[in-house]
Amino acid sequence: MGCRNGSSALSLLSLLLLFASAVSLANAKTHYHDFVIQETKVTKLCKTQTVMTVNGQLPGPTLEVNNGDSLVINVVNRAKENVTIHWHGVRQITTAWADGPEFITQCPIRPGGSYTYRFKISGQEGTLWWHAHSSWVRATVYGALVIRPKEGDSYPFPKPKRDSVVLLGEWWNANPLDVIREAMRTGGAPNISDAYTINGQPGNLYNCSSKETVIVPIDSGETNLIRVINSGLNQQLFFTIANHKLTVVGADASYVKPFTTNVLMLGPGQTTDVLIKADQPPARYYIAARAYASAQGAPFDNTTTTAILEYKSAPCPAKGISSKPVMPTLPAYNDTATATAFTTSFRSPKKVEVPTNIDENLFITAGLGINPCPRGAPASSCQAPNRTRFTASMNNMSFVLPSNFSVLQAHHHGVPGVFTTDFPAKPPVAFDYTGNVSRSLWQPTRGTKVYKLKYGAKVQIVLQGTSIFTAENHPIHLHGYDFYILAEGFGNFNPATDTSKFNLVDPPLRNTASLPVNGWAVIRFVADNPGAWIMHCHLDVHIGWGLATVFLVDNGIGEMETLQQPPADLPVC
Ligand SMILES: *[C@@H]1O[C@H](CO)[C@@H](O)[C@H](O)[C@H]1NC(C)=O
Ligand SMILES: *[C@@H]1O[C@H](CO)[C@@H](O)[C@H](O)[C@H]1NC(C)=O
Ligand SMILES: *[C@@H]1O[C@H](CO)[C@@H](O)[C@H](O)[C@H]1NC(C)=O
Ligand SMILES: *[C@@H]1O[C@H](CO)[C@@H](O)[C@H](O)[C@H]1NC(C)=O
Ligand SMILES: *[C@@H]1O[C@H](CO)[C@@H](O)[C@H](O)[C@H]1NC(C)=O
Ligand SMILES: *[C@@H]1O[C@H](CO)[C@@H](O)[C@H](O)[C@H]1NC(C)=O
Ligand SMILES: *[C@@H]1O[C@H](CO)[C@@H](O)[C@H](O)[C@H]1NC(C)=O
Ligand SMILES: *[C@@H]1O[C@H](CO)[C@@H](O)[C@H](O)[C@H]1NC(C)=O
Ligand SMILES: *[C@@H]1O[C@H](CO)[C@@H](O)[C@H](O)[C@H]1NC(C)=O
Ligand SMILES: [Cu+2]
Repeated sequence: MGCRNGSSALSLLSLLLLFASAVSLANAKTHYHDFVIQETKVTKLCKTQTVMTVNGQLPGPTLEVNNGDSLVINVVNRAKENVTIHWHGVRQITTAWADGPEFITQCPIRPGGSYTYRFKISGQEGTLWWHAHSSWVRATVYGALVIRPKEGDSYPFPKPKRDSVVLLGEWWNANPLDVIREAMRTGGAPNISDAYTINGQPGNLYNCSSKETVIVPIDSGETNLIRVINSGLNQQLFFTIANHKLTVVGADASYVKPFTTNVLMLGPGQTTDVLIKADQPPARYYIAARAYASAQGAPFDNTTTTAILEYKSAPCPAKGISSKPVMPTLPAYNDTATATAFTTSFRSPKKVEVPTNIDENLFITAGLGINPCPRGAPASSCQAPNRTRFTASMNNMSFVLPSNFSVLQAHHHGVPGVFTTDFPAKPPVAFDYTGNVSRSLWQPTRGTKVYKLKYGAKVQIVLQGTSIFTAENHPIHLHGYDFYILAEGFGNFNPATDTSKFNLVDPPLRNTASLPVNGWAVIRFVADNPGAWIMHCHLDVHIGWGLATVFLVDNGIGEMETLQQPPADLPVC
């Protein structure tokens, strides 16, 4: 390995590799894992916090499987807070009980409790990840899910020499649960993070962090695969590697038509697989990520996290001389043009079957709002601008999680009073969504409203951002499905002129769409997976304010189209 004085080397895969017992069943395997959720003391930026982790690791263990394998993960909660785990992007066909979002598909695993998630990976290859789906626990409870082709199958590109995971995270000099509780109490925006991280380490541009900078090894002439995941809580990130081109080959566990770029932009929830060729002089090059902050004037964490791409034959810096790795240029924080150029470069590898003859044509606005201070409430609980409280909504409905049953449990057992099925298919009032919105429209209604879909329905959703309070980019994630992104644009969606922009030939398949700031995006999918599936903004600050809704998809015909029975150990509230 290359130069090793100065920083302690962390070889990504050797650090994160999990020893799994794998039982062979024909070709497909079943992987068994134990995830013990525990309180762990973690020191970063010279400060020690007690945070929740899986097995004491931050990030948590990387799960490595082949397409077609099954996973059985026994989660034991030995921490002091509720937890659930979501397997982000996994289709969970007929296994919605294993999806994980609290109060949507299950009640939380309480302290002292446990739950075993059982599911299969089918037809997905590339990179996904897993994370807690309760409050802000996912700030420290997350890890990668690497899905390689079935044994005997190959990648649609030459087999990479090495394969590395780069998890981009966010770190607070505080317990993240205290940060969100404080915001819920005050009604204001939660504190911004103190650092971004790569595989848990902020990197040496931060004080007190140089020794732990992550090293990604490479050797001259190699072409390696890097699996980039934005597992941060609240920030879209630009990502780049000094002097090296990135060839994008996959995203959200679907292959894409390869394209080359200097910079990636990932919203929280999104993954991007890139090939990188070691065609530069042997040296050390920074891998760097920092914010794409699309909202004007809103505070954000403007720090930069780094790791080091290190050629094995890189010369060691002479003693006493600090040899700084080559630093890349990152786009300006507000460089929406670069973000857009990137998100609009995605295509499926070849012609795909895009759903047509749409059965359900939905138009869903997404954005922030503010509520007036409740009568009699202290000023300390109304710390959003002008003595208000922040909120957010889809189609003017601010989603409220149930508390006594999950949506799926209530649906399956026919328990009334937990949700209603009247989520509106279009905004209750049409207005200039991206203009100067009248104050009378800023305050959404609260409720637990879901939208019912018949099995097999062909669904189109026009997602429309609003400029209420402030316009910004929202990473919109749908559970249980991958969807095609047909088009995106700025301003108000106009069916008369924008329909002609739809890519009906080779649109990309994703589970999280970047809804442009002050703009729109159009997605399509076939509702062929029964269950209760939350669609939400993946900025956790916005989910907490209600930027979510749920699709309730009926069973179809026969076992393959029917939700399985709930597992016996499914937590109840
Ligand atoms: C949030 O930031 C403020 C101002 O820096 C600080 O006083 C407060 O303690 C922080 N809250 C938490 C939960 O860390
Ligand atoms: C890093 O440390 C220096 C010197 O103590 C200080 O001036 C600077 O503000 C610190 N930077 C950060 C980001 O904390
Ligand atoms: C980051 O934000 C802080 C606080 O707003 C500001 O003082 C600083 O200049 C900013 N740094 C960069 C690199 O933009
Ligand atoms: C981006 O920020 C710079 C300075 O921070 C400002 O001059 C510029 O107008 C901004 N651009 C956009 C598109 O908001
Ligand atoms: C707060 O009130 C001031 C003065 O009325 C107004 O100019 C400003 O736009 C208000 N801000 C918000 C976010 O409502
Ligand atoms: C569940 O909670 C809701 C809201 O608090 C309440 O209206 C409903 O009656 C409860 N249902 C049951 C079965 O306890
Ligand atoms: C937005 O509309 C309000 C009232 O309709 C008006 O007072 C305000 O000046 C407008 N703001 C801008 C930036 O046009
Ligand atoms: C949302 O609903 C509230 C309550 O009915 C109403 O005051 C507000 O104008 C509505 N806003 C929009 C954007 O429909
Ligand atoms: C944990 O979950 C239970 C429902 O299973 C709920 O009653 C309780 O309030 C939750 N605790 C916290 C701290 O959110
Ligand atoms: Cu959002």
